[in-house]
Amino acid sequence: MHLDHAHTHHGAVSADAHRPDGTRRALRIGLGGPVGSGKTATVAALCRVLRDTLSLAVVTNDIYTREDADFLLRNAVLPPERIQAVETGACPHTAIRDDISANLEAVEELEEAVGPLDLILVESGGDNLTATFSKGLVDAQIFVIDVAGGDDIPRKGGPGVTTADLLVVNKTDLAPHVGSDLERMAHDAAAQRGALPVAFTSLRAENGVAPVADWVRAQLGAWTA
Ligand SMILES: Nc1nc2c(ncn2[C@@H]2O[C@H](COP(=O)(O)OP(=O)(O)OP(=O)(O)O)[C@@H](O)[C@H]2O)c(=O)[nH]1
Ligand SMILES: [Mg+2]
Repeated sequence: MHLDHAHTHHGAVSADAHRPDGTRRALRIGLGGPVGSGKTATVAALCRVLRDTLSLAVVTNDIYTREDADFLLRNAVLPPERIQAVETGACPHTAIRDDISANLEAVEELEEAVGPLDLILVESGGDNLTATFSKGLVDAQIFVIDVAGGDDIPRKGGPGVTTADLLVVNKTDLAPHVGSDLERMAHDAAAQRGALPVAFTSLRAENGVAPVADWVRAQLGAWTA
């Protein structure tokens, strides 16, 4: 059963686009996907290209540690007060889908502390192909897979691959080394997703995050319109 606590949790912000004081809240974008696909690397790269023009913050979810938040801090992608870590315990998907209260608290605290914010990125703990975000937590979601996980992943489908607002196929630089067929991945992804967009990225390349950054800017344009 999927429970969206956004409207019932005490003190939580709702999916409403405005804060209690009437100002527009930040657009919230979730990043999910299998372990090691490049979620944190994507968040870091997005922060670097967007931070000069937008007011940004990040929430990370880790199972038992603050590993991802510490990576972002070490790499100074944002000032420390703009990065919040949530420790989820054993089931990463629970904290982004079923009991989202800790994440809602984190985004609310960030807006209080460093707001007004344009954008909050929420990184899920690495999970499997079924992990998706509650619509009470994020306004749009990115699902990050990578070519090294096997080029049959788009064909296998699952809610992340089929329904995410943006599917990112990362680590294209590794495709020749692991024998992944990018054209096949693109074809299978299109078959699963219809008109929903897919971005192929290599974060090893200069400005490799550009297609994702462009998509985020377009989402923000629609949000503030
Ligand atoms: N070759 C290559 N390596 C990448 C790319 N993107 C990320 N990596 C590497 O892949 C590893 C995992 O990346 P992360 O960003 O930590 O992955 P994640 O999805 O956040 O992992 P979890 O949070 O543990 O689920 C790191 O060593 C990254 O440097 C890429 O485009 N190409
Ligand atoms: Mg990570």
